[in-house]
Amino acid sequence: MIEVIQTDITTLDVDAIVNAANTSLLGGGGVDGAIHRAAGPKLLAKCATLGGCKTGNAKITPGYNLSAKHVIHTVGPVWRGGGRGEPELLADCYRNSLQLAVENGLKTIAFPSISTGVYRFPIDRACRIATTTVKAFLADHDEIEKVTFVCFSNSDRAEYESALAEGN
Ligand code: AR6
Repeated sequence: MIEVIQTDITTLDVDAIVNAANTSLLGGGGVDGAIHRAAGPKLLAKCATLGGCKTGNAKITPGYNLSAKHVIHTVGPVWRGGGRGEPELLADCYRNSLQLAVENGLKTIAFPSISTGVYRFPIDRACRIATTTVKAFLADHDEIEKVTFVCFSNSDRAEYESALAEGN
């Protein structure tokens, strides 16, 4: 099951929320800053032991003070025009995050709109990559019960809803 909601991802009570992090995993602005603020300082201390994360990869930590049990940290590509592997790297973020969820026995996972803030990936392309990649993964993995796309703005929510309705 896939749903689209408009809310602050840090409020969700799910097995894992995904963080749109950077390669240092040492925090930042946007959704990353919000997640670290809500999870508390133990999250940063844990992230500091992980040795960073390559673009497209994902790493898992506990959720600490969050309602979510875990945080899956992934690093989206910075948009540089689309010719430097950005679409494939963004798809890798969704696939690798879901794979980590399966490996850890998690059933409910919520994604922010990775790379579409500070990293400037165009929302119309990013949300179609997000929805097609998640749909393809779920077709092969019935262990995951629910994937939530969490949008921060009305316009992002409309983009995700139309991408899902198109069957993309
Ligand atoms: N809940 C849900 N979505 C949010 C929240 C929130 N609390 N806050 C922001 N968003 P961004 P990126 C949305 O910039 O483009 C950080 O500094 C936001 O509106 O957070 O992958 C990292 O450390 C946008 O739609 O992530 C990296 O350096 C989406 O989350 C860099 O930013 C992603 O925007 C990563 O950039």
